[in-house]
Amino acid sequence: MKVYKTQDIRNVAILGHGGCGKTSLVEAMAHVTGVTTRQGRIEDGNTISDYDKEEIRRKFSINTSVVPIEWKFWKINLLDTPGYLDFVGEVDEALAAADGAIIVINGKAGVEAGTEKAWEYCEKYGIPRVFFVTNMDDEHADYMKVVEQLRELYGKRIAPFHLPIREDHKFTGVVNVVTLKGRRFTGDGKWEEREVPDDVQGDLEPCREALMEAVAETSEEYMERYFDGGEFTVDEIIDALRVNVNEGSVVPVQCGSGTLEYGIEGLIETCVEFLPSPIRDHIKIIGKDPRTDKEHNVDYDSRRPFSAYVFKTIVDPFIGRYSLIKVCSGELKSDAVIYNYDKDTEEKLSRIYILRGKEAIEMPELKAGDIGAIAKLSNTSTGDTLSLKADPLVIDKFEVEAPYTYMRYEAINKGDEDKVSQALQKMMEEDLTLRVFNDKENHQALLYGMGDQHLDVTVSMLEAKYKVGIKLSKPRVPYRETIRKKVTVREKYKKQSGGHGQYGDVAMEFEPSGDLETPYVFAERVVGGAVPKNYFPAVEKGIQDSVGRGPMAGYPVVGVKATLFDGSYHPVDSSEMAFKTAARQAFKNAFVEANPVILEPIVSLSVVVPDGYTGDIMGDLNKKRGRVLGMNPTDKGKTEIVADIPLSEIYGYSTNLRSMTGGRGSYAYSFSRYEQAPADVQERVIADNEKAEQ
Ligand SMILES: Nc1nc2c(ncn2[C@@H]2O[C@H](COP(=O)(O)OP(=O)(O)OP(=O)(O)O)[C@@H](O)[C@H]2O)c(=O)[nH]1
Ligand SMILES: [Mg+2]
Repeated sequence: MKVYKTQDIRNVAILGHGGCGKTSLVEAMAHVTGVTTRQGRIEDGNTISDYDKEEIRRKFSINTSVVPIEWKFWKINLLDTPGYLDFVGEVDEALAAADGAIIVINGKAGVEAGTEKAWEYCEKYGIPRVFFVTNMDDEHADYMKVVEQLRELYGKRIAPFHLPIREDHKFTGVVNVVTLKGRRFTGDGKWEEREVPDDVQGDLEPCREALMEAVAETSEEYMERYFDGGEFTVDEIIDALRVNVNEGSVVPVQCGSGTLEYGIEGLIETCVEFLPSPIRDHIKIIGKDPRTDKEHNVDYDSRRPFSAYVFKTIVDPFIGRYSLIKVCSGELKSDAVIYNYDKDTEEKLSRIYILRGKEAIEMPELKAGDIGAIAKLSNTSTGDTLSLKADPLVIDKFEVEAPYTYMRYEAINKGDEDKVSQALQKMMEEDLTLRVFNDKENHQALLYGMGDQHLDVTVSMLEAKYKVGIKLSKPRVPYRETIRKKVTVREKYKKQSGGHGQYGDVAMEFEPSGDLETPYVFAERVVGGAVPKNYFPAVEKGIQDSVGRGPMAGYPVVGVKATLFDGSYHPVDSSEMAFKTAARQAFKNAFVEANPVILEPIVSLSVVVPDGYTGDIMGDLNKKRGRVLGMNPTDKGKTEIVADIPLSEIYGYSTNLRSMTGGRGSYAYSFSRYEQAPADVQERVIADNEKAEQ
């Protein structure tokens, strides 16, 4: 592939609801521009983007894939993202490299939760966008209805650039609102010009009028001309609308079919004509020289020294390790020596690539703004900046949403633990929304992801790629045990069997320490050497050993103060061992007397949903023993509900929230404190533990 100049590159993320037709669209764009000789199909598992075995098996995208296509003078790097919410981390990665976006909508399903999410993402990152209504070959697809839905949500900015032509109820072509020309699709992505049919006129006029108004608003001269009844040339219209689209004040809507390759070239034209090259006026990309803390506008300036941003890492035992980069300034040559300031490593390259799906294509160089890949940078991770040692640069890392769905995991085969943890380590390098946590206190390893499907896919990938099996199970809630009352106990441990005996005798007080953060505090006020000083550590060790597993249900004990105040010893038989055992028994006996309780973790939860759902969410939180503390309106018609809720109650909340809001809600929580669990919960926890021990 030839080396493209910055101005001739478009980096376009393909966004939209799960299953709306993104990958099929990308496949069509690749086929129409000659990347492939045969169009791949999801059903046949042979698309360029969905090359991963799991994607083929499940028939949906899991990873963001880069598919560069060339058309006339331009190269478009398409970033095909997964639509399912569980893989949203991949969308963040794609948007870290994109300068524009195509939001795909299924013409039959209309605007869905994923469409709105995609829009919110573009707003968040300031990315100019176009809508593509696909699936128009379906007889139930309704383009104008989709346009209406979009207008209702986003107002006047929504501007159809194309209108569909139907003949005999079949979608056969489009009318271009900008050029006022018609196209008839003839198959294989081709088309021929045709006249504008009469039945489109009704929709065409208001759409054209709205576009002309938008054009007029771009300058005073145009405004005057518009009011004087003057016309604009096609070039004038395109130039004016380009500014609008880049600002986001005009969002084009077009239509077609991915599988039939209808409307594909029109979409490619729109990408190159209206979506920006990496050099965008209103978005600056700032890098910092870490030596001086001085900030620079790197802005894809080819005259500046080389810098690049790692937006994604692929770690795959079959494909290898690739760091996907976007060159932010200068240019990258295949023999460059690059420097990673974050990791303080310098590496001499021998090859650079561009990736197309899983295929790596070697390149001699990459210009600023282009997307490429470097193999085997073992010290470099997603979010790092690459630069030159003489001109180090650091660009802020992008953030991904934190995962809140978690399960306990275990290696299926004992002895595979190391293999599992190494494999997970590799998967976490690829996937920033996957995390593991070793919960030592509760003897469990936890796997965190964005939802159940994410965890399920992770299990399959471990098996397919790393040949290790893990089993997921419901995590143990980190309950704790404590006491509420002060008690005194005396415990004598005495054994006289043959030779050397055992003798340890302690009198101890146990009471709440008031500090639920610490397991125990130990004190002594022994008088007259009733227990010799050298046995105090053994007594404390006895307590320390006991707090790991509480007497009620085996959960860690917190908040106990243990005071040794009396006892006795035997000059020959006493030993550290004996005092330790006595202290352990004292602890156990005292605990059950001291009004023991089970504490449960409470988290502060924040749920953000469109206003219409707040009632349902609050009702559900009440059922889950949540205490709603506040409701804060956020911008754009959403409300944040803040509540305290027991951690045990929000197990599975991601699925719950999705079904209540159709995927329009989001949530986050953080640990707040421990509170005494209600009696029925305590009983259940104790019963569960007894069952588990049987
Ligand atoms: N009839 C028709 N079917 C389509 C069209 N586009 C996609 N499909 C079908 O819709 C299904 C989903 O298509 P994909 O391309 O995988 O959708 P996606 O948006 O990439 O899905 P995710 O990656 O999972 O979000 C597949 O069965 C496609 O064959 C279209 O234009 N017309
Ligand atoms: Mg897909």
